[in-house]
Amino acid sequence: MSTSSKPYVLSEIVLRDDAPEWPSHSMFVNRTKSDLAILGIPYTRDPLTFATVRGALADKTGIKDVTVPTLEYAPGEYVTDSWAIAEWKNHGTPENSLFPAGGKPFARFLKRWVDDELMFEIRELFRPLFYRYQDPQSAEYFLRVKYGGDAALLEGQIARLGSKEEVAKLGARGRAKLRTLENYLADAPAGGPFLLGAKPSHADSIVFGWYLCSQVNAAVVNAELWDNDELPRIRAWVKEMKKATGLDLSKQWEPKAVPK
Ligand SMILES: N[C@@H](CCC(=O)N[C@@H](CS)C(=O)NCC(=O)O)C(=O)O
Repeated sequence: MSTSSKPYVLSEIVLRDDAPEWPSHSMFVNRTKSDLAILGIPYTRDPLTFATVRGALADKTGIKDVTVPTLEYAPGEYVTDSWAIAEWKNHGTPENSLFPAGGKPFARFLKRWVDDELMFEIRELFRPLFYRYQDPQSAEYFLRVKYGGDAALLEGQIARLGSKEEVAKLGARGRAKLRTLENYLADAPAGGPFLLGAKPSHADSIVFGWYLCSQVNAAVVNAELWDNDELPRIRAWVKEMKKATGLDLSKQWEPKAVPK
């Protein structure tokens, strides 16, 4: 728990500068939110957009290549990067370890697998929608940086999400990759229900961050990936993580919420 009297401030990225109340769509921010929830640590939000991460946050923290999540844990003191934040908290609260004994190498391996492999197989089911919901400046940045300025590629991916057949293909591809995790869960330490046993840890947050950001297309990703009969252990794990963290973004990005 924080020793300072001020609560932690979590800098996070949101889709629209005119809707700061929207939750963060960043898988990395959501990883840290999951960790903070697991540890029971309260915080206040500092909602930013791509432009203000590079501007105001870089200026404030003095970290030129700063990204979100960034946590201000005491006035003017910052820790950035979801893994670094998890390690840092681990030092601060040994009794609430986010890395249970022997679990860190697994978490490190899992992070590589999730961020370098799993994400490529699932993100097309939801990531294109970030573009649709963003304010114009964020959308311009997203297209330029994340899609190399290839508007046709991005529009093609958005259009693909409008086709039942194409969504079914994307879903099958995502489930094929998630099967690795499904099989792992069958042999999770101490019988689970979490990835490293009876208690949630940073390993769970690594995957859960992706689950949370995918909820921008909740009806589709839940039917295809997270709540699908082919992956019953993953379905049960998602339920346990929602219970353990209180985080559920499935209703936050309904199309009707897009400001005019
Ligand atoms: N390895 C970092 C990655 C963080 C990251 O890439 N965050 C993105 C948002 S999803 C960001 O801050 N982007 C700002 C930018 O690209 O300028 C972590 O785990 O925290």
